[in-house]
Amino acid sequence: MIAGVPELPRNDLLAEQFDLLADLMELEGGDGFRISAYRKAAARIRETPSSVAQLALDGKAKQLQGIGKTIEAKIVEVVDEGEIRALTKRKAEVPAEVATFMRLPGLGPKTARRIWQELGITTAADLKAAAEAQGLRGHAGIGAGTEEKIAAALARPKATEGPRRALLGTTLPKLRAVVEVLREHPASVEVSLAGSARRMRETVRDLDIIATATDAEALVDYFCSLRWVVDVAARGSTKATVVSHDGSRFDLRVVPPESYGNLLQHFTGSKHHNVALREDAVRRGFSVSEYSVTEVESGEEHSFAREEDVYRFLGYDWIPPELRENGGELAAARKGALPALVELGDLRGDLHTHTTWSDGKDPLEEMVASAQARGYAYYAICDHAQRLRGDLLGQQSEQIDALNELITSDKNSAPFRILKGIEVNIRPDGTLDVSEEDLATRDWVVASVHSRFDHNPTERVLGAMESPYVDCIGHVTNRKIGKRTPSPVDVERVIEKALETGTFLEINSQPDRLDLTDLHARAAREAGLKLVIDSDGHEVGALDFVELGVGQARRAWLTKDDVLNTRTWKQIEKLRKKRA
Ligand code: DGT
Ligand code: CA
Ligand code: CA
Ligand code: ZN
Repeated sequence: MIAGVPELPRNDLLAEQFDLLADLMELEGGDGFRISAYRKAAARIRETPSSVAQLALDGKAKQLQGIGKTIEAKIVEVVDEGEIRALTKRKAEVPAEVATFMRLPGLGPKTARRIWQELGITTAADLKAAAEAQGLRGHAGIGAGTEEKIAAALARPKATEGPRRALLGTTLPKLRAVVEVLREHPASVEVSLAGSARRMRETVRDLDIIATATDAEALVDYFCSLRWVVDVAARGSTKATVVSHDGSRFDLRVVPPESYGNLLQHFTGSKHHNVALREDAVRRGFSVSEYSVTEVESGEEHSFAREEDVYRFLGYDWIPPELRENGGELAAARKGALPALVELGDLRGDLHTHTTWSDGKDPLEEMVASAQARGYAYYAICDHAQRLRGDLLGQQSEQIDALNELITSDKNSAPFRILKGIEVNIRPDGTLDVSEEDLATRDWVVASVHSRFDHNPTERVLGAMESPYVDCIGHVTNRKIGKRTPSPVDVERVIEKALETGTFLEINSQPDRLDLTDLHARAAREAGLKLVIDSDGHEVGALDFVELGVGQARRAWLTKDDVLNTRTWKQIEKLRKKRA
């Protein structure tokens, strides 16, 4: 802790209290409006870069969107008493772990409450034991199927267990900001991200930065004294670990410039990649350390200022960080057979986005302007079908036609087309919630499961692909990283059917979705299926998320050719399935 700064609760801890309060209220069947207000406040607190506790003490937390007087007062309670009073009270009534039950497949708040009240089960461990002993079926409204799912879910190592991993999408901007300020410091020479964030892993445990400097100590000092640092966890003359308000940990190492290449390679990982690289090197008479490569026979030691040269010296092409997971990249790099991975700049359009016509936050014109500013040539508006009933679909079409006309008549505007898309629901019975007649008026149709995720997910998706109007399946497994386990979709069958019917699958770029996963996307590529990388953006800023989708695609070895929307809209129209 920095001297003179009073110890205030960190933002992540504050946010957790509001989330837990919301969960416990939901279990008790409380007021939905307040529950959702607490969840929104938690999200806002997590996203805020400065100390929200400090803002609340200054009476300024109210200025944050989603935080009013009542919530500000609750934040002050945490500062004064360590916990929101309402939370303390509810924890005395409801065992806190019961709140985790309602996240299990097939369970909601009502069943979670019944499990606790009717069966007296209060911990996940007891629930797991009961499910495995088939002691749940026939109680609390639980059938054998749900019981099996509970047992399976609790047996899987959970995303939410173990040390907390943050989403890449929320972390990367902060990490880049830190790299940027370090670059501006006069003592710094080279600064790079390393570790899992450089490899674009979907979640990261801590954030690694590697630098060279004319004065290492000065740079480490500066790093530890940055405004957002709340805790210096460890510190030496060439390295430090600090914690920020939101609980992120940052590791900085300042390394000698002559071994910058070796160290960057080492600290980018992954561990499995490095282990395989070292084993391979040993077989060829080299020994690889963090700092250098030694020729074992002569004892000659080589350090490299550039990472490319480390790989080249060992007989490999330079390997993009996203591939460094020991998934065949070393063999490919030795043969000169690495794929030319897709790049962000290859995307020509976004094929899954929302506006205020459904649950988006920004109006259509603003979303479109932002898409044009990105240099896209086409852009599909895919608002949720259930929000476009009655005349609304037609009204939206008219707005799109008018705006398209305006854009086309503007001589200063590059060629650009707004596509009339739609996101339809795949109902629990496998049917779509929009008539074929309406679908036929749309340029691009995304079909997704938005309810009863574990109810026949494979059959529902396969069925939707049979429709001549469905171009793409949205977020196939419906996972929410850290919150909702993926539905048991047979992705292999889905890929097969996609090829057979001419339907595409997306890599949804939302930070907590990234669905398909890298492994699924790689399987799709190997089967010869083209994937769409889209943002599913609900606001202007969210269009940037495609960078995460591209990262996921690169981790899946996808080239430009493997990604559908690197093509022109004309080419896409030729490639996609023929409508009836
Ligand atoms: P994370 O932090 O869990 O998201 O994943 P990484 O890959 O960033 O892991 P981290 O921060 O522990 O270490 C960064 C890199 O440094 C890692 O990818 C490989 C290298 N590294 C760190 N510790 C070790 C180690 O004990 N053995 C080996 N072989 N490599 C290590
Ligand atoms: Ca790390
Ligand atoms: Ca680390
Ligand atoms: Zn969507």
